[in-house]
Amino acid sequence: MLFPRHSIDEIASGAFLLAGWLTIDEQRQLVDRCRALQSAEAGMYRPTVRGGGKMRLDMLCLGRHWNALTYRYEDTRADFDGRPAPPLPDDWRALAARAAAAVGFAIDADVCIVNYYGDDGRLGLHQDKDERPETLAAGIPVVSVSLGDTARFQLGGLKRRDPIETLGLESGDVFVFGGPARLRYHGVARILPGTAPASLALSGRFNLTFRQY
Ligand code: MD6
Ligand code: FE
Repeated sequence: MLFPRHSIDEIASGAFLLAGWLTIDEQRQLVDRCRALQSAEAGMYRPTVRGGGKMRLDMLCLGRHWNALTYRYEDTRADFDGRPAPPLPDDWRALAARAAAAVGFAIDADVCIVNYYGDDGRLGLHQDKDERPETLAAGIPVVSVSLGDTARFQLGGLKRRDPIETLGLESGDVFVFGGPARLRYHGVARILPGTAPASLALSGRFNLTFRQY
């Protein structure tokens, strides 16, 4: 078995990049699970946001559904097909807790938002602030797992107009976003097609963000 040479970098206070944190075997297993979820009965969909535009990614929420029209969490997919959100697997919850613990945070994740980005996928600058006020006040992190093609990830400040730093999130990287960083603006400027590890045989990028509602 190959051990990844991971490194941990605190990009900003409370924002940690765990580069190369997942082995290629772990990545492959996660990608296989994502592919299965993609084509399951309550599978991925392209969310419509307020104003009627479509997001530039496919989404699937596990554990609890995030409604792209209301920006609220709910049990069923009211903005799409009314189906219940599929459950969050226990081993995924454990993975999020392990990554958070590696940088001194604790998370009891009950939601995972799975995003799939194709070659022209992107995600505008936003804050993740729809979880419970207690979760946000405590700075309980979001744990983000990147699989497949590299993303140009933008990390801003607490105000939309604050300066933005860009970093590459590669397959197997984990980004933990908590404490004073929890409400920083961030987004995905673009995907770099063809940069996924060959053995994943994946075109595009999956991103898993674990949250404690
Ligand atoms: C993405 N990630 O990497 C989108 N949110 O595709 C996020 O929006 C995100 O990476 C909160 C914390 C970490 C993240
Ligand atoms: Fe986010």
